[in-house]
Amino acid sequence: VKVVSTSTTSATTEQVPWFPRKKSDLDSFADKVLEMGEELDSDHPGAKDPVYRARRSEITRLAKIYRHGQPIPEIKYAPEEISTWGTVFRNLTKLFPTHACREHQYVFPLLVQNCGYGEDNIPQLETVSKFLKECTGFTLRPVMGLLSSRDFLNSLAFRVFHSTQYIRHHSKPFYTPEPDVCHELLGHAPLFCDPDFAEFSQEIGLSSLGASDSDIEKLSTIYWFTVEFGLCRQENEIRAYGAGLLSSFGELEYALSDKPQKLSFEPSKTAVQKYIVTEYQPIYFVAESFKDAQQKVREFAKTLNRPFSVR
Ligand code: NLE
Ligand code: FE2
Repeated sequence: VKVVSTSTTSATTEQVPWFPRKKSDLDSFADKVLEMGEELDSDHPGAKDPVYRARRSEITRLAKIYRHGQPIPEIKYAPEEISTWGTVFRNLTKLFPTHACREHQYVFPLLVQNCGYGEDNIPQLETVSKFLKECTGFTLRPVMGLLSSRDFLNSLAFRVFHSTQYIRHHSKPFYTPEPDVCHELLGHAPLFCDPDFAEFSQEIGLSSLGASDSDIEKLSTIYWFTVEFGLCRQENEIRAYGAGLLSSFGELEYALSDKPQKLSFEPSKTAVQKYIVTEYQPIYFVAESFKDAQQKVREFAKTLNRPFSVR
């Protein structure tokens, strides 16, 4: 990352929060995870299942010691895990033709052909990461759970996407409030193959480097309502491009129904919208296109408080 000063006074740079300058700097995030990360929240469906918990810590332990440049460790998924994946896969692939945006629909068959996507197989992050790298330069990096918004967004500036490797609890395949391997691979990975979407995501990441805490909150709200829960207009229809929708067959169907409210994506308004993280969203924002959304985020980023810009 190249830092370009845009301030006429040099005084402010001392207050700039630390930020990564190169990919290997992301190693310092590896053991910093939030509540639902290392230890499960008490109302999580897996919280009272000791077998599930043990399996999860086995997988997250590997993410904790992962370092930049290493191949992502292969996970041998158990039959029950593959069956949960299968349920999610079957239900989602039924909905994609009518609910997913065109970019997701274009890429999905390529992931089936090249990366082992199928109802009987949970693809390995390493395989998908290599494929993404060829498409847009994005790579995946294993993570134990939720990172802070700052760390998570900062990594997008390097086209690095932190991905969990464990799977949701089998009792609730249609929706989980936290990321899991279904969410990363079925929701996020396909969109990161799209050049415009990759650029849009990196734009948010670049804006987050060295941003103030309140600007990070705005950017992560924008991220939430776009990359995670975004809708877009395509040929007079509304479709989903947000990964949180594309990985939850419960919420995907709900999001396109007439139950939730749908507003136009407008960064200055979207950035201050309150949201809940544990239930279906009551409000979604609709973008005109990824390019348009990127342009708008870029304009919005100029209004943030930062005495420099980055390239
Ligand atoms: N609700 C999503 C799902 O069930 O796949 C995960 C969202 C993660 C932010
Ligand atoms: Fe996500």
